[in-house]
Amino acid sequence: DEDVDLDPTFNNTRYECLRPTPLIPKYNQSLIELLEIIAKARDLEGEHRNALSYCIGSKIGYQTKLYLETGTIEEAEDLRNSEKFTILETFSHVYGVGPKTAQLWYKKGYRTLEDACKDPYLTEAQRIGLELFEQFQKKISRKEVEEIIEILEKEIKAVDPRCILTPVGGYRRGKEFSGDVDVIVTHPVEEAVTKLLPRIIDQLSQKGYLKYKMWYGHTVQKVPKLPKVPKRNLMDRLDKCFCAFYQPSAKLHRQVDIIIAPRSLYPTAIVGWTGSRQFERSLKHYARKEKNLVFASHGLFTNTMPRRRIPLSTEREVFDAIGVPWLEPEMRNC
Ligand code: TTP
Ligand code: MN
Ligand code: MN
Ligand code: MN
Repeated sequence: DEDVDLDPTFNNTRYECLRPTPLIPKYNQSLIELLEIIAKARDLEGEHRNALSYCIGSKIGYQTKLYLETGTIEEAEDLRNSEKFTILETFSHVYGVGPKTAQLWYKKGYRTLEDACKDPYLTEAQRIGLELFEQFQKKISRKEVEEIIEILEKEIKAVDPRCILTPVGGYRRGKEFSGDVDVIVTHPVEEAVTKLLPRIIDQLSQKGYLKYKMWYGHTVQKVPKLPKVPKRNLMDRLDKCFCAFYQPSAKLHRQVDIIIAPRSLYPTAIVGWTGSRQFERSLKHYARKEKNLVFASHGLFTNTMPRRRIPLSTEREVFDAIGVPWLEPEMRNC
């Protein structure tokens, strides 16, 4: 029988964090493109679960069959040619805009980014996102990510020479081109990061690198408490600044996410910000459902009373504590 001798987690397709997912899929790239259009449309329509299931679920079989028989998928082709879909997709590419705002703008009658610029209810992030739309659309090569990290190293070490920078996000997963630069800053002395972020921001601003702050958060409490575990929101309790960073060599503003982690939270911060988003989602699910643990970038917590944060000192220890086999960052491209 099936249940005899089988590790319950073995080959369990419910948890993508249990198996390696390399960056380049071996499957038909144009088929994947068409499926992604359908998934994107589902997401823009607010059918989030459906969007995910398109990439991993059973419907893929039917769509694949259609593709193999006809060389295309009509639903995707229709979407590609649909004016509404194209507009919603453009809106959702604006920094600070998700499916909800994209839909709202469409309902208000906006059809272009110029229309949206006149909206009286823009958030600060959306205003910057619209202003720098063209620049933010430009992808960042690995070489350019490295150049930006080098500038950040120099300036952040001018603030405190013992700071340690770790590039995370898609770059760490091996992506050839990134949408932004994500970097974790830590320090060997636990308390040294307490007032670090404002000093880093000052330094980068004075040197002309930091032009806009889309989001800037400074956590008050020293020891993070148990996270509220928001539904879809990935926000954690680490100090961070999402900013527009001017890269002189490219003459472009780049999205740069700077996240500050005290030494004790560095391992979970690294895991939480390396991604992919789908990997994070899966890891959180696994921790909660299978181990009764709550994983966040600011710590791994027991879910039973009394709640406590599990002490961890390396990235591998995070995997061990959750009970997920180690995966290199390049294998977390779910
Ligand atoms: P992103 O920078 O949004 O995505 P990415 O680096 O994988 O791809 P690209 O930038 O090239 O588009 O997110 C990186 C990781 O950070 C991702 O695993 C999710 C995590 N994250 C949070 O935990 N909280 C947040 O608020 C955000 C924006 C991201
Ligand atoms: Mn968006
Ligand atoms: Mn990124
Ligand atoms: Mn980012």
